[in-house]
Amino acid sequence: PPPPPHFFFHAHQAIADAQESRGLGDVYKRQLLNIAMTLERTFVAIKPDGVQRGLIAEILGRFETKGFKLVGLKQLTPSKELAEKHYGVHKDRPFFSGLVDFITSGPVVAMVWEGEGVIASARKLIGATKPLEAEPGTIRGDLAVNIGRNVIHGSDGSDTAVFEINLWFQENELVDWNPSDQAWRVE
Ligand code: D4T
Repeated sequence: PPPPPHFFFHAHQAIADAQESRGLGDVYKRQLLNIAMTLERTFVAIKPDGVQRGLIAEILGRFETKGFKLVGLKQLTPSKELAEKHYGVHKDRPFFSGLVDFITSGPVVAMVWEGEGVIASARKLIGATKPLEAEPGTIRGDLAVNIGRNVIHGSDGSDTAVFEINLWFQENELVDWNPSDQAWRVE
């Protein structure tokens, strides 16, 4: 049977479903697990400072060379409404209005990346929120100095990833495809 729709958005739930499923052969169960794990997706955005500083290729390249799969990519200047929804959890913080002004100030490159463990891995590639605390080798550690100009955003968990992907992308903007060298990336 085809995987249920939530499979594509709730990888952790899908993994649990596959593990608990009864009456399925081990091989099929293993396949379901593999699909569920590799279907994890996260939302990543290069903020206006990264775009203005000409860092798009550098930042995209970090995810591409790591081995993740790009399934969504567009450039847009976010509306105030979009920015306020995206940063809704921070609406009572003192930096909220400055943050919204900044993120709506120019083009943002919005992306969806897919792969096993991509949500946590993207956060590691990105580095700590405060760039001076981010390790060298991370995007913020290498490319930024200030928390208000930290060049990139990445979803911080699976629920946030689902929320942000749905907020920034229509379903028909996400592309399902199979890299021809996938067997050299994932066992
Ligand atoms: P984002 O969401 O941009 O990926 O950043 P983080 O997930 O790493 O960090 P966050 O949610 O705590 O902060 C969101 C955003 O607000 C800016 N910010 C944050 C700021 O300008 N001043 C502050 O004091 C804080 C805490 C930076 C990132």
